[in-house]
Amino acid sequence: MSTTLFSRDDTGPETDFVPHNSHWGAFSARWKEGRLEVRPHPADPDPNGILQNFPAALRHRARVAQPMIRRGWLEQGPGPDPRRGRDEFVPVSWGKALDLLGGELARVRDGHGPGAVFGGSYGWSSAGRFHHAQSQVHRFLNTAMGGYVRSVNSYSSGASSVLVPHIIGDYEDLTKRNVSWEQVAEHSDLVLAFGGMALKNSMIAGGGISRHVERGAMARARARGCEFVLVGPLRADLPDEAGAEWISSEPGTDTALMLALVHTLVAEGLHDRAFLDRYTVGWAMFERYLLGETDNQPKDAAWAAPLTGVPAETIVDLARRLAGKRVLVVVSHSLQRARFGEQPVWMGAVLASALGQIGLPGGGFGYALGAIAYYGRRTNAVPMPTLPQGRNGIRDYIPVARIADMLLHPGAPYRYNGETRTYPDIRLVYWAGGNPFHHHQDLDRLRQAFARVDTLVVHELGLTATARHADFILPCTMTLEREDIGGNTHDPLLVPMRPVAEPFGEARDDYAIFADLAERLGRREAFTEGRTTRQWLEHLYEPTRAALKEQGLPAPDFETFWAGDGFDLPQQADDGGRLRAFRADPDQAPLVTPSGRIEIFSETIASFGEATCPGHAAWLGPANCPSAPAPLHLVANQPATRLHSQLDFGGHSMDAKHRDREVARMHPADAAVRGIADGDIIRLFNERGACLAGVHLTEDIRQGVIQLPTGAWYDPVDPVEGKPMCVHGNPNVLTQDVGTSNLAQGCTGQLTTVEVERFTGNLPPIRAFDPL
Ligand SMILES: Nc1nc2c(c(=O)[nH]1)N[C@H]1C(S)=C(S)[C@@H](COP(=O)(O)OP(=O)(O)OC[C@H]3O[C@@H](n4cnc5c(=O)[nH]c(N)nc54)[C@H](O)[C@@H]3O)O[C@H]1N2
Ligand SMILES: Nc1nc2c(c(=O)[nH]1)N[C@H]1C(S)=C(S)[C@@H](COP(=O)(O)OP(=O)(O)OC[C@H]3O[C@@H](n4cnc5c(=O)[nH]c(N)nc54)[C@H](O)[C@@H]3O)O[C@H]1N2
Ligand SMILES: [Mo]
Repeated sequence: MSTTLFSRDDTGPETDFVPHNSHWGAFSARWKEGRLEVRPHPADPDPNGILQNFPAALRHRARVAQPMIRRGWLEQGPGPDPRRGRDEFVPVSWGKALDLLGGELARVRDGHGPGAVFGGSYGWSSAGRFHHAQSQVHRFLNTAMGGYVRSVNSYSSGASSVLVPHIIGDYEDLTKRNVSWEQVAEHSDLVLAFGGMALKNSMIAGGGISRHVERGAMARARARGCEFVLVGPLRADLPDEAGAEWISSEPGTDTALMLALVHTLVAEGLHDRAFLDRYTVGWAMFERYLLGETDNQPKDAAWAAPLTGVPAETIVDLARRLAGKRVLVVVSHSLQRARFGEQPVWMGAVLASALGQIGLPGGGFGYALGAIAYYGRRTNAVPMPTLPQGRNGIRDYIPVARIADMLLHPGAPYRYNGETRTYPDIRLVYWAGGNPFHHHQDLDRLRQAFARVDTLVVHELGLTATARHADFILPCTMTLEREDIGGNTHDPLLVPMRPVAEPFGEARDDYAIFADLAERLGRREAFTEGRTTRQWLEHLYEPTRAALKEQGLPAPDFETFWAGDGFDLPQQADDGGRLRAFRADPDQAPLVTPSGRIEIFSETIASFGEATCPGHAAWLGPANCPSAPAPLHLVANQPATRLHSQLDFGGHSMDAKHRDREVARMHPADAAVRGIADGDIIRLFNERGACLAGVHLTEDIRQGVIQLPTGAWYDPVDPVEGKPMCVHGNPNVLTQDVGTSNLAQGCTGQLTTVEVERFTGNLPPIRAFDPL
């Protein structure tokens, strides 16, 4: 897989391949005959097509060429402004932009204090241990502003990362040192995957990835006789290599299905009582609920069938097949990115416990296995280069997905993890390395929220909707235009990322921008510690080199490392982590939960008194409940052709669009009743908004469900009345901005309800990639 797509203006000389890294794979690139050529890492058995977004992206018109300030801000100064996102921009010099921004930062810091700055800056940014934009912005705000209000948790795992410490303990251990792909290939008899383990997802790892092993591991497992069972609305959530049986189920009902599986096990005496007694607490309490002793409703297969859309016989049969086998229960991140998202995660742990499988090689609870390529892998045995972020003088934070609530309701109370907290009063929002108009829900509400602040600053390489809503757009380099060190803690490759192109227009590295801003705040030295970029790379490399040397391994000095193609770091044993040790001896190696055991009932969570997350896993109703006037489930999942919104204008992403729009998938029967044909343009709508998309009809999706991936750049047209319509296909105009529960307040963007119709109007052009 080696393509040449992009023509440079100059037909400069052919260059050698230089090594580089990205969240979607390690690669090397060179210029040849005026074109950028991208080649995957030679050790990668299954390279990611997303690499082919690079060539056309490098010099695309959607790049930002020079600093810009919103006209309203420039003329009237800071303050709330509903024109944000609809106003003109004025190109300015770097000197003017930084002088004005430096003054504004000083005004907010000195007048309101750093607690009026929101610097959460959530987002995936680019690979590279030094230029990681979120680390840079946090370091800048800490050293030059005295701190900032941060965000906690992620859009990925908002519910699970808060729940898991209460019920299983260490979240990192559960996801990253538990059941590996090696164990699946060698030991699992049956993998029951709720939400699947789609290869498109596991081809991504934050920081970079040199070997995509998931396809091969599933093929090896299957060849050995392992069965894969997929529960969910989309057949494509497991690859052909898994040879999976597909149990098509209603989205948002997995908790009911898992309850019924456990009910069947208990009713037929197939559950592992010895395991439950020794390793868990609270089973008796949960069992009363399961059997209907607390509410007169046994959670049996007959009860679950109409809720889940899975026939009772299928549920009973599946439960019987699970008993006595080496079973791995996988729950994808997506299940908890929905209302009551804590419940399927908790219930997955209960199911794996009832089967007595937790802590066995290839068995137990593989939460999020397959969602990202750093799960199910070995951990590196030396520290990775990491930029220190400094000390944050502000203790306040919000759960990350509550941003619009925070901006719209300063001073309002909200519940989170057993506390009643208060939203801070934010004046200035600083974003580098994320795209809220990609990641957040109910984008019209987000627009209203951003209209409330005094100043919104965005560093971007592309003219995303977030940049278009900013007051300051500061153009930054993209990864191919700067030097860095590539790697992540669960991939062996450490690679020098050498630049292949000059910065686009006047783009500058985030680091250089922050250094000059820190200067204007009298804090340059504190931010830079007097180091150039290259000196930082050497400095950050040193702990890794020293650890290698200490272990008696080859430990190349920085110059040697920098001149080479990268090398493999040592990795830890695939030892099953804490759960394996806990199984071996629960008294000597207790879990880090209040009881030291798996908590099937949590006294702590029960004491919070939240109806939206009681003391044991429970069916709280469907996460999503379609009814007129929005009778379809919308699954807004991760896109196959890019990472989130990144390089949506790249070749691989653009090739998959239909008439320039994102493509939705729906069942032919749902299309037929609406007079929709394959290849039409459709309008998806609900009470929050509307968007256009191309449509592909397929029987590989459950009837009653429509799927539209995230990541098409928000491209709103303002209507004469009503809500703006995104003409490009961004599903977050439709999703609801509500937390998973009062426990975790996680993102619920995966599911919502919509109606769909054939779009017959004049097709508006896509303007999302146009220059300002
Ligand atoms: N409806 C719905 N919404 C979802 C989800 C869902 O399932 N459904 N999933 C959610 C999940 S799991 C996640 S993680 C989020 C992802 O949300 P984000 O992480 O915000 O999405 P990205 O598109 O990766 O945004 C990264 C941005 O950083 C910019 N960038 C790249 N490199 C650099 C750099 O070096 N410097 C600077 N300054 N900028 C850079 C890119 O151009 C891009 O705009 O989305 C969430 N949103
Ligand atoms: N190509 C690509 N890969 C990615 C990303 C990307 O943007 N692009 N993003 C990465 C990131 S940041 C993250 S956090 C992970 C996210 O990992 P996930 O959240 O697991 O990924 P999704 O693709 O959003 O969802 C997986 C599948 O879950 C199914 N599903 C949705 N709702 C339900 C439900 O209620 N029940 C059941 N049983 N199934 C359901 C959908 O059919 C969907 O295809 O992906 C990572 N991988
Ligand atoms: Mo994520």
